[in-house]
Amino acid sequence: MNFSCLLITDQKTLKKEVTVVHKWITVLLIALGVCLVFAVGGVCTLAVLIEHATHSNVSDEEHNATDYKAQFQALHSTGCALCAVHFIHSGGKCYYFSTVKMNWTQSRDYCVTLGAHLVIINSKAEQDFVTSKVKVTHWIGLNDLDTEGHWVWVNNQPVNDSVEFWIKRENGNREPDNWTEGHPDGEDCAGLGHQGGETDFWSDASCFLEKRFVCEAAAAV
Ligand SMILES: [Ca+2]
Ligand SMILES: [Ca+2]
Repeated sequence: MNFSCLLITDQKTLKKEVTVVHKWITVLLIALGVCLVFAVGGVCTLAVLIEHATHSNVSDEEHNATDYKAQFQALHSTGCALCAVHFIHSGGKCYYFSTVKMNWTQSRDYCVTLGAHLVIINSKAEQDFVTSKVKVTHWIGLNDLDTEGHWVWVNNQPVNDSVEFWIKRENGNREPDNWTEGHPDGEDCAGLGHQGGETDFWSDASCFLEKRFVCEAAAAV
């Protein structure tokens, strides 16, 4: 074998090796391409799932909001008045009948925390409704704390003499009597009835007594 023959043989070997390397690069590129396709596919699938999940949540929320809005509009269309939870609707007003007992001042303040006030009774119908709901004495929003004998509601309006429901007994005794034997300050706060009963009518009592109470608020219409 001469020198030129050796050169040809080396070139052939080199060419063969280059071809093999090219094949491996091609295989590697194909493999990478396949991986890339799967990776992109995976990301796309994930994106679609996330988008679907997000869209579903938004749809549910929108659906619920639409439902509530429809129900609200339905209530409005029927002219129904709306009261807060635990309030009872009557005559365009909302009433809350407490289950706990407080003194008169605490009761007044508690009603305010509910966005209401101690009940102000303006009519026989309102008196009848409120008394129909109670079986024991309850505070109402009436007092003569500032001036003895001058009874005012919690909105500072005096009692309308034609719309008052003080207890009047057959023996001539009547409320308010500012009885001082229970408390030396007398009786400056009014309730439906008293500890002894008679819940259909008003009676004055010591503001320090603890009673259930009635709150009133305007209905949302
Ligand atoms: Ca009094
Ligand atoms: Ca009394």
